[in-house]
Amino acid sequence: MKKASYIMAFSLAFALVSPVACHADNPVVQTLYTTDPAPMVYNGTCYLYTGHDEDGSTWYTMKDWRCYSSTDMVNWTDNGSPLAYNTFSWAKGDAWAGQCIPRNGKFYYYVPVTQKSGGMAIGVAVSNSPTGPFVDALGHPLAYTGTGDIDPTVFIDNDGQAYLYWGNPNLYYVKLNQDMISYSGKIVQVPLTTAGFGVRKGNSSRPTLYEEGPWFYKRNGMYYMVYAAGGIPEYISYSTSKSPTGPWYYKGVIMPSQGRSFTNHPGVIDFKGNSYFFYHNGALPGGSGFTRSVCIEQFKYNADGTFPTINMTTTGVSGIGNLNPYTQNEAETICWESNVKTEKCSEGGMDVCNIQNNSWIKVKGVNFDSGAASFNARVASATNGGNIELHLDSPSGTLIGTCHVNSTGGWQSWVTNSCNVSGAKGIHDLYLKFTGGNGYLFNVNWWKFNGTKTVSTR
Ligand code: FUB
Repeated sequence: MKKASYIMAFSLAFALVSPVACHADNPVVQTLYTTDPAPMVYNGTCYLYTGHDEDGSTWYTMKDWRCYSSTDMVNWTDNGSPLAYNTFSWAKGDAWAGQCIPRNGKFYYYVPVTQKSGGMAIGVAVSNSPTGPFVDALGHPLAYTGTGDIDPTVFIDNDGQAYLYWGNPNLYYVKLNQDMISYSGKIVQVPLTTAGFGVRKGNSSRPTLYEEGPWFYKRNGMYYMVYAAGGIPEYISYSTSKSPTGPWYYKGVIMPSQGRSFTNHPGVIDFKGNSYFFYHNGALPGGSGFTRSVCIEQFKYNADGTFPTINMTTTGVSGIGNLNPYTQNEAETICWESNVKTEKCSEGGMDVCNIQNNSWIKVKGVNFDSGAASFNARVASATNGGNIELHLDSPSGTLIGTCHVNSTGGWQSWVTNSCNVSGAKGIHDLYLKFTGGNGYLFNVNWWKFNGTKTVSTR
């Protein structure tokens, strides 16, 4: 109860002093609140698994996890919800921070949930696809100590041994078996020494900085434990070791406390030659300690493998390469948007919905090459439809074409509409700006430009 009241007080204070976020590329997702980032690199794509704070949440009201993917780190495809707490028949709520890992063609997602019998425990779900759906692999918890079993992080070492670490206030680990859904030996409680995890001042019952949210990985022979540190507000610190099971040595702060969420939660990956640091804050409008959003910063390790200080930005990261407009692009592949939502699409995947007059989607770094001649969009409307205006570089930038959408008789009754395009050459940010009358106009499943004069229709 004491921690809860501190949390409420800091939530209010942060909400009062923080500025409203301006338009930039952080947070990564704007259609809903995302938390507790867990990036995973697989087959040339970065998958981003997140928690999900419900709109208007004033506590950790979290029912499901979400999955996004990107090949360029700036345009993220919404893959929907791959897993929810009620997938676990033994759980009654609290879809908190998890992590997914591939092994032998399957994907294992470790998550904490509150059990129907009480107390949080670690469950494991499995899928044949990184975007799910995931099913409960066991029908019961994988790990339970009775004390703060949250925030699992998983890593497979070069010798094939997998480790699962987790916990708040304790840090535990087990050695997972090859099947990834059972473990050998006992649950080990890591000694939280001040040499290993720093000195927390003024809290004799919790003498080190380790708080929660561990992120465990290995790079250039060094094992890293990156975690939320220091109580409220949290910051991100790290420790390193020469062995996967310690002893750990405290290395300092990576990201000082800032922003308007009193929790933070790290995820670190290397992808296509760059290093990325994932975290969450309260930077979206309405954002707070219970309505959080995932952000990303690019960084370079110091020569000795230590971290530089990383601060939160609204600019985010630079894109890797450019987006090809001449293949079918999901409408829910978004760099930034204004006033749209996503939902499950009857044709598979997700679509963009809740489109209103002057809503828009930005897609960053689109390479039109020598020129686009036409545009196709897969659309549906239960009302009177509207227009997709295609603008370059800003919502009011050069208009290269307008695609009309009529009623199709239903929000999931899909047709492909087309229009001619002119003036799109080279690399631009593309804005799909939606115009029309009052209320919801239409949904979009996907879009595609054509580089020839032929307008294709289906
Ligand atoms: O999102 C719920 C909890 O908040 C996570 O499990 C913690 O790491 C903190 O971010």
